[in-house]
Amino acid sequence: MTTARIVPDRARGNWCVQLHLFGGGTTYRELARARMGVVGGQEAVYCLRAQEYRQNMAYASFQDFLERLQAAGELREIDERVSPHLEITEIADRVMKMPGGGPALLFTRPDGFDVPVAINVFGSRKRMSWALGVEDYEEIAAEIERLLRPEIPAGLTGKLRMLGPLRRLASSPPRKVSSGICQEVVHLGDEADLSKLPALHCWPEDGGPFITLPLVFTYDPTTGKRNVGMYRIQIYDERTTGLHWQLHKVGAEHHRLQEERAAAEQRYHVAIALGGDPVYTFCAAAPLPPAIDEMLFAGFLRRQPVPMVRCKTVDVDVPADCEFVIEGYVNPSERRPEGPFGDHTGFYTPVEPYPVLHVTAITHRQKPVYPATIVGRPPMEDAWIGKAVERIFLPMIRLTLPELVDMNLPVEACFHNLALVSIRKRYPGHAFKVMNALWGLGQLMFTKMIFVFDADVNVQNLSECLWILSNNLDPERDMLVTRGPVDVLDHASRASGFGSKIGFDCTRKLPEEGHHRPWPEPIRMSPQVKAKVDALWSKLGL
Ligand SMILES: Cc1cc2nc3c(=O)[nH]c(=O)nc-3n(C[C@H](O)[C@H](O)[C@H](O)COP(=O)(O)O)c2cc1C
Ligand SMILES: [Mn+2]
Repeated sequence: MTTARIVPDRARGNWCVQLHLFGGGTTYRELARARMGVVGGQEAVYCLRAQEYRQNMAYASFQDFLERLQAAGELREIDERVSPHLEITEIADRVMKMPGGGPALLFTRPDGFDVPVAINVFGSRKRMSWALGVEDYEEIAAEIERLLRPEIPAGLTGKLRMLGPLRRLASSPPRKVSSGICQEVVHLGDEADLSKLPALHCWPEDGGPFITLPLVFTYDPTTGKRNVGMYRIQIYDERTTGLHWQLHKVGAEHHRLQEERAAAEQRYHVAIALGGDPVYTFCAAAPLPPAIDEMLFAGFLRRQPVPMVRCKTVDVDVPADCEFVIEGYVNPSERRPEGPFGDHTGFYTPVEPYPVLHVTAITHRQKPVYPATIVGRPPMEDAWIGKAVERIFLPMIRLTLPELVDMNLPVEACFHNLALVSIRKRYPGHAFKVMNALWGLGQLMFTKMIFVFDADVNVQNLSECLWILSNNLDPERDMLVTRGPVDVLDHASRASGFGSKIGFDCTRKLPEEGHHRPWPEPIRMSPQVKAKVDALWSKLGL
């Protein structure tokens, strides 16, 4: 049982019941309405069973999420006229660098546009978790861990308990719908005008305005399999954009397959969606294996199928609950200079040729909000998306690397530049085995530096890591230098996308690893003395 507040539901001109559960306010509008009908008055008490809480958590739209943030005091509305040309960046950058990530921002009057701009909605641990429908994203990691390691059930209750996660998986595939709020307003052909979007010109040397939180929908032409990736979109003019899917990303592979297929100038279709349940944005950025459909994973996370609607002018399905959809086609052979762009490394990425999208339609909901972010010198909003990825993907990495205890990709090192991992070391060369495995695992191949620690080192504690690595390393013996693909954004590598990586074995060494001296124990006080001093402590006046 939990108390509820009745608040106006502005989006729908109705009333909704806002339930305050343990530790956070959540809007369960549909559920409350179904149970109570439309209610008046100031207070209501609503009885919510735990199961209903778990099953009714999906956001109806991006604005639904904004309302939740606002109700919880997590969203600041800024009514001052502020320009999307650099000024929003300067404000958002200062806010994102506040301790804990600062509040989410809604610029209600971006200068020159009549669409509000939301930014930093994912920019704290709490909001990133709420975006995924949980109080803390570690809950999802724990659930995936359980799902991936199903124990053989004992007895009927054990079997029934197993059904929970399986039912959740079964309800995950996206569902086709015939209409959606993302198509409330349709602009076709010449009516479609990208310059109406309050896309941010983020940094002074940027090549123009960019869409910074796009969900880019493509299909594999050989299998028909969908991919959704977050690849920045440069706006060239009213109806043309860049498509910045980098060399190693699935969007780029789909493009290459189209190139191979289409000897002639055979166009293929792409759609870019903005908004929707914030889970989609997370899934587009997440390094899912290409075989896993982002919309399936989104359905799993939100515990409800993603409603997909067919675009108006292209053969692409998009989530029906999005704020904006940009539809268009790509000529496989066409390239155009893209950039420069102030990137998440904290440096500008140079101008390089990328494929081009020709817009055939822009659709949006009535009274849309434009979702944005900025990237730049860390920490930024994407730090929280990255941390959620790190936590949620750890159980999946453990499937192939069960010795992996923990992993920390520090925000300051832009994630893929540096990894601190701890392992249960069992045999000579074990740390090197783990490095090589990580360099071969999906987007972890980009990791420039890997430090491997023993299981008892807390890799989340950077000062502990420095203490151990500086003491445990004999650099010549303990390092492994290798070569391979590196992130396209890396400006230090000898070539774009190709360079070297280094791993350091910071574990205790074994004789077979060339260490024939005794390994010292770290200094620890005896438990008896600790207990005695604990009892004395209050008398010492310290
Ligand atoms: C804010 C933000 C911007 C990003 N911009 C790009 C980009 O412009 N190009 C790119 O290739 N990846 C970009 N990424 C990273 C990809 O979204 C990420 O690698 C994702 O896993 C790619 O999906 P895919 O495996 O389906 O290709 C960005 C990520 C975030 C969070
Ligand atoms: Mn993908």
